[in-house]
Amino acid sequence: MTEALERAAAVLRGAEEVAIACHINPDADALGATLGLSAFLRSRGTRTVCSFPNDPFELPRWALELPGHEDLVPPASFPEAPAVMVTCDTASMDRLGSLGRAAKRAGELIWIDHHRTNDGLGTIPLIDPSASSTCEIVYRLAREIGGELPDDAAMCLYAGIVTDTGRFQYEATRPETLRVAAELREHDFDHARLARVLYEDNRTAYLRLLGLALSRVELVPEADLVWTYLTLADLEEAGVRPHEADDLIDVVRTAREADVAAVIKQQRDGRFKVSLRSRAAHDVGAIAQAFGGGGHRLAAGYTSRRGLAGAVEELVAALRAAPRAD
Ligand SMILES: [Mn+2]
Repeated sequence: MTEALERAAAVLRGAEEVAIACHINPDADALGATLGLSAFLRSRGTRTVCSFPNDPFELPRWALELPGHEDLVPPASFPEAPAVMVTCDTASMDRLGSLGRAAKRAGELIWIDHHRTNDGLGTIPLIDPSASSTCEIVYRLAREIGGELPDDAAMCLYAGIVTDTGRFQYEATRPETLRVAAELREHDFDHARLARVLYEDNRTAYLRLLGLALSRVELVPEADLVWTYLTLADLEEAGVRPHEADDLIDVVRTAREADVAAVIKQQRDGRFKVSLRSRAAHDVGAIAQAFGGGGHRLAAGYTSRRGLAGAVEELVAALRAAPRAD
C-alpha cells in the first residue's frame, strides 16, 4: 500500500489532466471521493473530468450538497482514452458500466478502493480493505501528494467517511478514521447541514413505502435471516425512485432475532438486487461474491436473475450452508 500510494502520488503530481470515475448508482463515498480528489487536484492547477455511468445521468438529491457536483459530466463526455484515470470505490470493472472502456484504454489507471472483494485492477491498485471508506484513502493520497486541502475537498471526503462508517458506528471505524474525520472537520463547511441532507431528508412518499416494506418483513430462523422486498410496481405506485429506498436496509437490519438482513429490490430490468447486512456472525461479502456480487464482510450485495421466490430460496440455502464466524 505504501509503495502504491507513492506511485499514485507521483503520477498525479505530474499529470496535466486526470479523469476520475466512480461506480454506477454512486453513494456518498463514491461521489465524495471523486469530487474530493477532483477539488484537491484542481487546487493544484490540474485539470479534472469526473463522471459515473448512470443512464439517465441523474444525481441523487444529497449529491447536490457536495461542492463540485455541477462539474460532473455524463459518460459520453468522458475522455475515451485518458492518459491518467482514477476510479473511486469501484470493486469490479462491471461497476464502471460504460466507463469501463475508458478504464481499459487509460495510460495509467489508479484504482482506489476499500472493498475486500476487489481483485486489484489498474496499473496502480490502491486498495486497503481495512480503510473505513474510499474517502479515507483519498485523504491519505492527498497528504502524500502534499499541499493544502481545500475546504470543498474536505467536505466531500467527510461525507464519504460519515456514510461508509454508518456515522462512525461500524466496525471499520478505527481511531485513525476518527483522526482523519477530525482533521477534515477543521475545515470550514456546514457538517450539521450535510448530515441532515444525508440522513434526515425523506419524502413522506418514501415513509409510506417504508411502512409497506416493514409490514412484509419475514423472519427465517433456520437461516438466521430477516428479509423484505420491494417490487418495481411498489416503487411506481408510491412514486419513489429505487435509489430513494437505499436506506431501507438500515431499518431492517435492526431486527434482533436474525444476524443477517436482506432487502430484495426489483430493478428496471426485472432482476432482483439483494442487499445484505450482517451484525457480526456471517461473512455476507463471501455470500454475495458466490452469487456474482461483492462487498465487505458485514455489508454486501448482488443481483439475482431467479425472481423473488428464487432469490429468497437461494439466499436461505447459502446462509444455511455458510459457517458462522463466531
Ligand atoms: Mn465505500
